[in-house]
Amino acid sequence: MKKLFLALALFLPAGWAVSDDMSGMSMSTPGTTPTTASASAPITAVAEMSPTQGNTVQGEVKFIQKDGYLLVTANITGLPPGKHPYHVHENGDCSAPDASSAGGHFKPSQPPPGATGSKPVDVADLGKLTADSQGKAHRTFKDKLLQLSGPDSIIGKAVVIHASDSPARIACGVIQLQQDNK
Ligand SMILES: [Cu+2]
Repeated sequence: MKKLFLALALFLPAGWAVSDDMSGMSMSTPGTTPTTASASAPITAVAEMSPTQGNTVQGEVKFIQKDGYLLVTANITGLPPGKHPYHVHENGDCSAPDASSAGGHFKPSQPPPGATGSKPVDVADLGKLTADSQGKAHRTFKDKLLQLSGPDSIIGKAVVIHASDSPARIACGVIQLQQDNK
């Protein structure tokens, strides 16, 4: 039985090992070399969020390159009540107690396709996180304006989460390339 599974696994197309759902990721790929698997893996980046001084916000914002868009997933805890704007900021530096070191909003050198309409588009805007009664927020959306590769890659930039009622920065995390598919 095990032998049959191995034989089947070897005949699967290379792309199958990096299927979209999480269950696919937990599958090991017996008999294949890691280099082959990582060559076809989607680019993935994650910002591990840390609270600024006086706050308790934690969690992560994950970016996965898909065909023509980034899948952006936020899993955050410790949020005060309300809707919290979050953005990509230009400096991957969360060292200041108030995260002012992250600077202003990230601006690409070239306006991306899809941001060239008549009114200006804030490419850095990721929308809003709505905290539930436990202070948790989960949000996934498709972003067609940001990139994980090329000259306007957001890797090395920061994600900043703001208070619901002021521009105060309540959490910050540097966007880092994820090397493996864990
Ligand atoms: Cu911001």
